[in-house]
Amino acid sequence: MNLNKLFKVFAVVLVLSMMLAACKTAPVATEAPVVATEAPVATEAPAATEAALVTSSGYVLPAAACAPNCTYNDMVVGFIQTGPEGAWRTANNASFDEAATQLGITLKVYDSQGKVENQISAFQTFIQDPTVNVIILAAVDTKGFDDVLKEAMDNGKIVILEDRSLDSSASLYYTRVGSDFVLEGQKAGTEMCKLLEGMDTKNVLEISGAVGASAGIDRGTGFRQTMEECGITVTATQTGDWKVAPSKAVMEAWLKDPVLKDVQGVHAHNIEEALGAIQAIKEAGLVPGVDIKVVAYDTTKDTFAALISGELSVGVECNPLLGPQVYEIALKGLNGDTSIPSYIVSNESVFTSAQGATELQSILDGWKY
Ligand code: GYE
Repeated sequence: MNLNKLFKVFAVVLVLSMMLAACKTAPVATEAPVVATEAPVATEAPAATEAALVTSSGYVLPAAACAPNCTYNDMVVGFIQTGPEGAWRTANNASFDEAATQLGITLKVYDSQGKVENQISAFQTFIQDPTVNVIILAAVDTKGFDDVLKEAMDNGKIVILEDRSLDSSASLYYTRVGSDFVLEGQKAGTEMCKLLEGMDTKNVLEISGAVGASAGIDRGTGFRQTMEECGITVTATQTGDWKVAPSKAVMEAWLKDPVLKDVQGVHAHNIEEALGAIQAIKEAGLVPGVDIKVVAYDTTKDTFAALISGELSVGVECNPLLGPQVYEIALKGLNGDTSIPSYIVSNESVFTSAQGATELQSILDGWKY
């Protein structure tokens, strides 16, 4: 074979071997699957492949370590309470304390002294507490909780609202257990319409709850809805801060006002406010229940005593004994139950002085708070 041909053969062999070599480094492709198998990102995937537990309101339920066999003994509750407000709140506290003891739940209670900022910092304390797996909130206000609710979810803490509602999206907490305050207000409005029926003038004053609390906001809304139906409007409203003394002062000022003293009805957002108004009415020489009809909420023992005496005309029930029900729902949450609705309403009724002392006394004799 002459040199020329030999050179051509050599060149062809060289090109073919270079092409062959290039194919061998293509293992870029084979390396790629290596990347794919390194997708051992895939090995961490199993955690990601567990379907996230999401409720109908879009709340992502944290996965509790004890699930799906959590018991009450596994439950450590951070309870953010409003702070002292009156007999209703005392009964609400007692319900959670007693039920926690009976069920074997570890309960850590934070008294917020009526301040939102304290409730926010309590959230952060419980979020950072590795033992806490459930946070329960009785909100002082309806606003300002979005960030801490998100933080609680991100840190594996189930949040349940007891009693009061928030403006926050229902996707930020497991559920709320509490009264339908709008419905309570509607009931009170209906009763006030009945009480003032046939009167020439129907001026109604309102002593409202602590500013910002959903209980007062919604009671006021419902009350005005049904009062509108009977042509009555609220002529003045001022907060009594859930308490006797400030409410008495508000009523005293109104009874000295040349216009507002012509009053036929008082709408008080809880029993302590009603008792303050009743004291002022009596000290002004008027007869509560006769000259001025008082309607209020929270059927505590004081409520029944005021109904029996006739000084209070209507008590709209608002159940504070929520502990057992809230804990039962919290346990379902720890065990991954996504079927819980975003709101669970407490069942309640209305009591009136018209029921008479005998019937009311028999109810009072068996009343728990
Ligand atoms: O009516 C009042 C308490 O949120 C339903 O708050 C509760 C209200 C209750 O201070 O007495």
